[in-house]
Amino acid sequence: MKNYEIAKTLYNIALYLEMEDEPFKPRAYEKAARSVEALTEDVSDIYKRGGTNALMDIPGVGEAISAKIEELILTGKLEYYEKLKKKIPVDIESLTSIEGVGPKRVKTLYKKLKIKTVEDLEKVAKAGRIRKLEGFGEKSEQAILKGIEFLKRSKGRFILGYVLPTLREIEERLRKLPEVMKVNIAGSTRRMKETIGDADFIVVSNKPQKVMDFFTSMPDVVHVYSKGSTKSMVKLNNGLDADIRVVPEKSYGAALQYFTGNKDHNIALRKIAIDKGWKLSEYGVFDRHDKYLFGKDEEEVYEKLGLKWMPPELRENTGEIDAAKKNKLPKLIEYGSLKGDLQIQTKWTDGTNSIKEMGEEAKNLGLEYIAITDHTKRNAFVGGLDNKKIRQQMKEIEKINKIINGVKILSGSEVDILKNGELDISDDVLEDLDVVGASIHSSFNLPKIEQTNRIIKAMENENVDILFHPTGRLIQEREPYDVNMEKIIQTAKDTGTRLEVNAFPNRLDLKDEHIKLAVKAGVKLVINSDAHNKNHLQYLELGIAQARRGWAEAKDVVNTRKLNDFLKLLK
Ligand code: DGT
Ligand code: CA
Ligand code: CA
Ligand code: ZN
Repeated sequence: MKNYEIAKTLYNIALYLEMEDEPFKPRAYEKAARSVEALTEDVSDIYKRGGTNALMDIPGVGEAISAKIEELILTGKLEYYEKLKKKIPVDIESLTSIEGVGPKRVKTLYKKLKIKTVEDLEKVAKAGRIRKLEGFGEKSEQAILKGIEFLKRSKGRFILGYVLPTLREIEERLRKLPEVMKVNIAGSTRRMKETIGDADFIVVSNKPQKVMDFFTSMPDVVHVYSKGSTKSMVKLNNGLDADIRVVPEKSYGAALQYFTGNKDHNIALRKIAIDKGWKLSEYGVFDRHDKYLFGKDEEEVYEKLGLKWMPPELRENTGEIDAAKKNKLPKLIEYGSLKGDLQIQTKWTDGTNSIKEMGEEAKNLGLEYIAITDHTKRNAFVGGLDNKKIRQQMKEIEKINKIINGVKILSGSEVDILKNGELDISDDVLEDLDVVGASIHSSFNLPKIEQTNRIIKAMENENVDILFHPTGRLIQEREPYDVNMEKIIQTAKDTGTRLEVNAFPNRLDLKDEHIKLAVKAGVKLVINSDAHNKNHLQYLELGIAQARRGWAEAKDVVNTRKLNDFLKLLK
């Protein structure tokens, strides 16, 4: 059993227990699930190595939970979990993924209206039966319907950050085949979109049949839709569909260009070719007598069409073709160019690792500095820090900085913006921190003007350096809050507050179009991982991708600066 399957079971148990009003157990299961998710080693390997004793070395895993994990590993099932499911046989995972529906509401909905699935819920909500339930009302009924709509719209797409490691693994496997000369991921994955519909692999090989055999019989393939001589389509065990195409070497550049897309970008390119009297397809560029002209490499395809080659992240037909014609493409911020990470949670609140562990991992990844930004007291459910605890943590950080080399740990906070725009930590404490990020974790549904003014008020506090996850959206889970982004950007400009590009796979907040606006306005950005364990620091790459899709350059992103230059920027 894979780590993520074990973690998922533990998460679901937490939901069921919460439904049962259990006071402490849900948090314990959640914590264990988070730890399992954060592991780099397979839980079954840990178990093989040292049995339940080794399992108990996983943070948050005690005797009871280790026995459950053991049962899962040995039998693939868990009696305890099956019993919970029997007691309340509902699709708890899907139901709680609807905004505004938590475990307690799932229980009420099941007990009063026999609701087991999202479909059941939609039916009764449309029939106006939810509003009559105690504790619901018309407003929640509307919110539930909106949440269901949102869920439906995002179905079938996958969050890039969660599937990218698997796709890269497949790419590497293909690369190692002796029959494969070239391989690349194309499509939305190559463009580093937030979510992808399916994966597209392009391969050059002189033995295409061998490649087809290999691809369709990989261990992660659960279904083969089609298997041809140069093209196949499969479903992977993570639910994602994947295409592969083998093309001749002389078509590789054209094929890579074509299958990278996006479609609108391709159409615009094809027009340029037609104007030159040529034909552009996935096989190459041809003259009017269908004679092959070129197509072996992608750069050549662009250049012969009179365009500078451009990074895939720009290819959305949103101005990049014009810019390429005029040689005015942005010099996008490079992968690996960040020197610091300014949003990191630790064990002090809802993170899994210690301050020191986060510092060491950051150093391993080549970062020069990180800021520890644990949550604050309004977020009591994660043990948010109050004034006193923040001061304690500052002292602790000072100590750690004395014993750790090669990375500087800055003191910081993810201070909560209250409903009225005030912060839940006092100014004298904020003043003494190195880095202060402010963000919203409540009252997501305020009217636009109120929400905008609330955020503006927080940005006007001169201790606030960064607005964290500016719109609060969670991809496939929660809509952004209703804010006037032009005003937020203007305020960022006026107050010198930086806007975060949060790199967490299901946040990616700001999104590309807002990054573009911010960059244009001359507002500075910060790319942060929002890490809750040390593996999450890797997500910085996704934040860079997001910034690149928003046409951001290194100069627009303050944490591309070296420590000393960065410190000079801070008030
Ligand atoms: P996805 O899979 O929905 O996340 O997005 P893509 O961009 O990966 O789209 P996909 O997999 O349907 O197709 C891969 C690329 O192939 C797409 O980005 C552009 C190209 N392509 C697909 N269909 C067409 C088409 O009808 N016309 C043109 N010009 N290009 C197309
Ligand atoms: Ca695709
Ligand atoms: Ca495709
Ligand atoms: Zn957190």
